[in-house]
Amino acid sequence: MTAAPPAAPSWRTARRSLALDRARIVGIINVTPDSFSDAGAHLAPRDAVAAALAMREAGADILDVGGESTRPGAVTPSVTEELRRVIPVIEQLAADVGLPVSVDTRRAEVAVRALAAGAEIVNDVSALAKDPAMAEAVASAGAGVVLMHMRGEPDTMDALATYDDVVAEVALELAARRDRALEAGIPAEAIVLDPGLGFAKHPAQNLALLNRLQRIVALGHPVLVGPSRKRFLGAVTGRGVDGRDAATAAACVAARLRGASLFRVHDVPGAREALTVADAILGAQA
Ligand code: PMM
Repeated sequence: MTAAPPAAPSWRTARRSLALDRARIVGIINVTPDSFSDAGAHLAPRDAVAAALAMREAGADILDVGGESTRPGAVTPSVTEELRRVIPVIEQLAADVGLPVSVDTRRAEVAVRALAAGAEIVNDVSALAKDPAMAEAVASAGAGVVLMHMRGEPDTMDALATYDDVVAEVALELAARRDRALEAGIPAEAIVLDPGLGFAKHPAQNLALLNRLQRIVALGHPVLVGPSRKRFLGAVTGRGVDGRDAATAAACVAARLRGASLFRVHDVPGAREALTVADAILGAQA
């Protein structure tokens, strides 16, 4: 395997510079009634805080709070409903847990309110494309941003998974979104890129993106991957959504060896253990 080029050493958020000298784990706190794998698990702020404290204990580095499911067929909540779901949780996480908080949203209004409530990163699965006000919201707050690759909308994306060369095309499309972010005044050091596993990709295309992830890393930003419990892992292992944590950890390790820095997962203990081994291997000199 060719060695991946070195990733940027840190990620600038609204509140800190996060060193990326080792694999960083982003724990998923979905505050939605209909996410595909943990629907309704953390709806009340009190439950979300308990889950977040357990994730911190298990080695999470960032908490990602989302109030809109991007599963095909999911009902889009109103802005009011999305705010009602995420803001109280973000306030409590920022106050009680002490880890950087990211908000998983495509809406500028939700991002602005979340950043005011203590979030410091915006994780936008549309890579600033859905809401024309999002780039400015991120830039003016000095927030970190995750630009994830997808095509179309959750309801149309499966039909748009047509690529001649999935890795080259995802890299090209992500670079265009990155350029748009830079033009809007978001500094390069605040930008993390994500190939968008499972978004407008068939199982084999997700595997190809992981296998040739260096192409995305070569764009010059830290790379985040979100393989957690996704359908392509079920296609490989034959397991249902509740039995995919070992497969998730394996995908995280593969991505780490190809240069990814951040790993968005539901099962923090499993990913932490696997990535600790990956980092020990990457750091071994003897
Ligand atoms: N996947 C989901 C939601 N948000 N954000 C990023 N940056 N990357 C992802 O792969 C991603 C995401 C869908 O999974 P979930 O419903 O379990 O959160």
